[in-house]
Amino acid sequence: MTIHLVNPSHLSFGVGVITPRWLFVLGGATPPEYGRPRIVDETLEPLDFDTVHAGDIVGIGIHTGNALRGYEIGTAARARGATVVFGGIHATLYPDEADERGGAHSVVRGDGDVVWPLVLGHAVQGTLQRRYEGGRVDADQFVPARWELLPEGRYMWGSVQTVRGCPKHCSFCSVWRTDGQRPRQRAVDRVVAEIADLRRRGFRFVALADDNFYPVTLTDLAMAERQGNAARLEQLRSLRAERFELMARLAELPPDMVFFTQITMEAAEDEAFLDAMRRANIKGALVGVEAVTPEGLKDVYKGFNEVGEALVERLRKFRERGVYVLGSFIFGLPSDRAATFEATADVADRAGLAFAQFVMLTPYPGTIDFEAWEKNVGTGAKQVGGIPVTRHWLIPQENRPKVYAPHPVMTPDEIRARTQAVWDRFYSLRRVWARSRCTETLRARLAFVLISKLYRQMYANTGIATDSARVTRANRWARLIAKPCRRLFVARPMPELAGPNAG
Ligand code: B12
Ligand code: SF4
Repeated sequence: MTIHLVNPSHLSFGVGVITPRWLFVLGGATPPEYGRPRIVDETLEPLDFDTVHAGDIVGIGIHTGNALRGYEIGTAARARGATVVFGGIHATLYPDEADERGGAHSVVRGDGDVVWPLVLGHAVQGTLQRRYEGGRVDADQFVPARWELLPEGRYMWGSVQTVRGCPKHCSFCSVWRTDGQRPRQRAVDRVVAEIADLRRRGFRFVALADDNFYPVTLTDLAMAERQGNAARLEQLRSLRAERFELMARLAELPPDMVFFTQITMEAAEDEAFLDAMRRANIKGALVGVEAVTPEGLKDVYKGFNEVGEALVERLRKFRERGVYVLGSFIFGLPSDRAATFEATADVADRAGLAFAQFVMLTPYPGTIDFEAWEKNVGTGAKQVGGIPVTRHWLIPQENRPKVYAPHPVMTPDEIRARTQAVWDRFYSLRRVWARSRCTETLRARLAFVLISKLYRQMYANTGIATDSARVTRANRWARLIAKPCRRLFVARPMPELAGPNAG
């Protein structure tokens, strides 16, 4: 009996940018008596169905974007006599869908870390239940990823989670609702052990796959102090102290390591924090800028962000302290007008960003925006092949419309065309070359250009493609440059590296 863990994708590039962490965490949660789980990441190669046999167990993890491919795999695996279990954020939100469309024998909702061995035990004994509630496990129960299951030479970056959950409540994001608003921070030793394990294997770039690396702001501390809430103050201080401890330990790892994380721009208020990030080699961070106007921020419940010159200054602050920013912007907010695109492109230029992404407001399930949109569209939703667009992820990829929240004055095509123009402007060769000055050597500058182009091309598939010819072209490009790009990231393995062992 083989346990297969499958990460579905309708596109395969041969090489992956970031290791899909859930595969290796569930691999780690698989008890040794079941043998070595077989990891299949379809962003590398499609699953070969002939490898799935009757009596096998197939675990499939889905997010909204890859749910349909996941259902195809589940149905085919079930037809071959395997036991099919679904998990991941989309299965957590729509467990019945996995039964109806994906041939699920069982669905795990929430975290798989603790419940997965139980599911396997039941599957083997023939007592499998239709549903398991994995819940939100405490940080000390997060299972470390089992990196020895990694296929050789396929990924550019490792991924290690240091904290799950985010105290904010942005309207377009499901994280605070699924992962919760209480930050669950992993013990420093465990995080460092996993990173050391990855470095021993030749990974020097690691994405800290966190929802928000700055879960405690100075404002939170001041508020708790003002309220005289001693218990809360103590809790916040200890979370903050642990962050500094983690960064101090990261700083002791080999100096060629580079980390990247996701963080709110509030971190710019805290120079000590930014300096600690720099010392820890956290050289890059995705910052959700979202909107450059106060109205836009109000639209997404993100009033804690700055606008105008204060925004430019905040973003520049990261750069001044040595942290490069990937700025993330959203277009299509109700308050957006034609002039917003130009204004955003200007901010992106002036704020000293290294990279940027410009996404169109998409109502993702599990978010406030999705609920409002679904309610608004009601039963009159447009259908494609009999499927309402409120279930757009079930429409086959080739016919799947891009769904965006309706806008009061602009058509989706107008928003799309203007968004595209901002991408083209930000990633014009002239601008990329100018930005590449942030690196020190010619080789690094060339690498910067290559990565900018790769990023741009990969994004054309997921977020902004306007026509299928462009998607096909972008795919071919991404496949072509992914391999040489990988070589820029990996390093000589360091089996001799001391430090805590993962486990
Ligand atoms: C790191 C990250 C990324 C990274 C790395 C992705 C990668 N290769 O791993 C990058 C930046 C590349 C990325 C990109 C995108 N991401 Co992202 N990402 C995350 C983030 C912050 C953490 C994911 C992670 O590694 N978690 C750690 C692992 C261990 O947790 P996990 O995946 O949830 O798995 C656990 C359980 O779900 C469960 N489980 C999962 N699978 C299975 C399977 C079985 C069988 C079982 C039993 C259990 C189980 O057990 C696991 C252990 O507890 C999440 C937010 C979040 N908190 O999940 C968003 C998140 C997953 N991303 C999201 C989105 C929207 C995207 C993008 C579409 C963004 C965009 N506009 O392009 C792209 C899509 C990329 C793609 N095509 O896959 C959304 C998904 C929403 C949805 N409804 O699908 C999330 C939830 C964030 C959000 N704002 O809402 N992402
Ligand atoms: S700050 Fe980021 S992770 Fe937190 S709720 Fe907002 S978008 Fe989601």
